[in-house]
Amino acid sequence: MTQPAEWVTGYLGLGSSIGERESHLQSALQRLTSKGVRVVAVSSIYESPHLGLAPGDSERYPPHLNCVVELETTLSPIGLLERVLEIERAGGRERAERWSPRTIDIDILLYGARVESSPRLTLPHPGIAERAFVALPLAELAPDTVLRNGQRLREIVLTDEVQRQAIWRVAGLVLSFGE
Ligand code: A4P
Ligand code: MG
Repeated sequence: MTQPAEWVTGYLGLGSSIGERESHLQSALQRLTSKGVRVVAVSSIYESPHLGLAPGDSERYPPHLNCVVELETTLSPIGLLERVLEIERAGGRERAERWSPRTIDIDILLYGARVESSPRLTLPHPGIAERAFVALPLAELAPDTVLRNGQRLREIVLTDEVQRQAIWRVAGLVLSFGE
C-alpha cells in the first residue's frame, strides 16, 4: 500500500511590475491551486519602487506589486520550482537580464524547514531579511518563523534595513483564492 502524501507548508513571494499587475498576481494565484498544491492564505499587497542592480533603476523601471502566498504541497522542492516556472511562463514572463521588470515573478521563500543550496534552488530564499517587499508580507503570515540568521520575521520587519525602505500597503486590493 502506498503511504499517504505528506503536505508541507511553504511560502511563495509573488511580484509584478508590468501591465495589469493586480491581475497578473490574481492569475498566478489561481494557477497555483492545482494537483499537489493548495493555497492556505494570502498576505496584503504591497507596492514599492523597483529595487535594481544599477543606480537610477528605481526611477527607470516601474514600481512592483508584491505579496506572499502560504500553501501546502505534496510536491518536492524541485517539483514546486518546476510548477512555479510553468506558472511564470503561463503569465507571460520573459526572461531578460536578471532583476529586470516582469509580468510575474514567483520565488520560493520557504519550504518547510528545508535548507538547500544547489545550482537550481536556494532555500530559504536568500533575500528575505533584506527586502521589505518580502519581509513585510511574509511577517503577516508567519511572524514567528526563524531565519538562519536567528531572527524572527516579526523582529526583521523592525530592523533599520527594512524600515528605511520605501513601501506601502495597498489598501482595498484583496486577492481571492480557493473555489
Ligand atoms: N532559484 C534559486 N533559488 C530559488 C528560489 N528559492 N525560488 C533559481 C525561485 N527560484 C530560485 O530566477 C532565476 C533562477 O533562480 C530560477 O530559474 C531558479 O532556478 P529568475 O526568477 O529567472 O530571476 P530573477 O527573478 O531576475 O532573479 P532573482 O535573483 O530571483 O531576483 P528576485 O529575487 O526575484 O528579485 N523590486 C521590487 N520592488 N519588488 C520585486 O519583487 N524583484 C526583483 C527580482 C528585483 N527588484 C524588485 C523585485
Ligand atoms: Mg525570481
